[in-house]
Amino acid sequence: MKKYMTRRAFAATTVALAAFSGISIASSAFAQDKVTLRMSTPASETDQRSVALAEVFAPAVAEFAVYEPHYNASLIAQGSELEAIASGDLEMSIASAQELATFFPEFSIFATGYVHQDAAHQVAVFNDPLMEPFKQKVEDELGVKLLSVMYLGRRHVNLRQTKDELTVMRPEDLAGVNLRMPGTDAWQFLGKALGANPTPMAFTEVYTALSTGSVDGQDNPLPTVVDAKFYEVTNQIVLTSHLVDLNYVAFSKAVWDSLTPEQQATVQEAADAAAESGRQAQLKKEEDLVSFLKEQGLEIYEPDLEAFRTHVQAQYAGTEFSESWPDGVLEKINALGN
Ligand code: KDO
Repeated sequence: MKKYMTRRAFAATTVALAAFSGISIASSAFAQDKVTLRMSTPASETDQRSVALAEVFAPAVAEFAVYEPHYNASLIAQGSELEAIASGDLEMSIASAQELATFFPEFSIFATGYVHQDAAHQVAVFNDPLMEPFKQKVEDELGVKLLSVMYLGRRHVNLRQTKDELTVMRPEDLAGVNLRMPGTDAWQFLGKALGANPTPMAFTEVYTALSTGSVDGQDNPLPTVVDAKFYEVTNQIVLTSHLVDLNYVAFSKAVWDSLTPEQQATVQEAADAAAESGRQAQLKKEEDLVSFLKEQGLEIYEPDLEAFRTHVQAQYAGTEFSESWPDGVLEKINALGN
């Protein structure tokens, strides 16, 4: 609660600052002709979301904007990107619902296990009117526009132990397993809900932690397991699909306001096109990479999914997370699925 209040107070003052910097962005855009869009992400350059933004978004806005990506959290630490946009130190990021939930707890609904069913469901939810109050709040209170939804993929449990050492069929099999999860409350809660012992850690530290054994495992979609080379330092993947994970293309409201309506429309279309291109590439990789990972010697198997789903969903009932969800939103999300 304290963290939330602090962040909200921070948000209120930084929106004013961001609005002010919008004026200078507008005039510098005029002076230099083009606005610079610094984008920071913990993802690598070869991650499909990074590729989509560089290859689809950047050329589409090139007439009036210079896209300047920073990968591997080299500019802004993971989890601090929204604050950086709010204070005018960054123009874009690939933001998670978990990160947004640190400001606006109701965003935890999009970070809850087994809520989104697939990539199409994410898009339907993002474009549905149910999303409007969520987007509006982020814009008004943080000075960040959520332009589009990007598909990260189905998160699975990826462990150092061989299947002989530990076979995970049900949540209780994860008891005592030190599972690295990203460092916000919503992520940590999900790790606990899975039955594991969650350990917070930045994405850029995970490979080393897995190789030294300071954690037993991590959770991410298969394309990330390959892109970040986690397969080199782990032995099994339990296909829990516990979170069909998403990220939002987050864009500075101050910069947005400095653009003409035509430029705004171009930015919006470019973000949607990049998200769609990244989504298709990521879906294909999810399908193709199972055989690659098996060739690398990883054991990949499906656990008792019903046991995981039931257990995870039961953990959220009556928590501060589910209490923060606006009435009827979960039902609307479910109705947009299959
Ligand atoms: C991660 O830290 O495990 C995570 O997958 C969380 C996501 O929300 C996102 O930040 C992602 O890392 C990065 O984009 C790196 O892929």
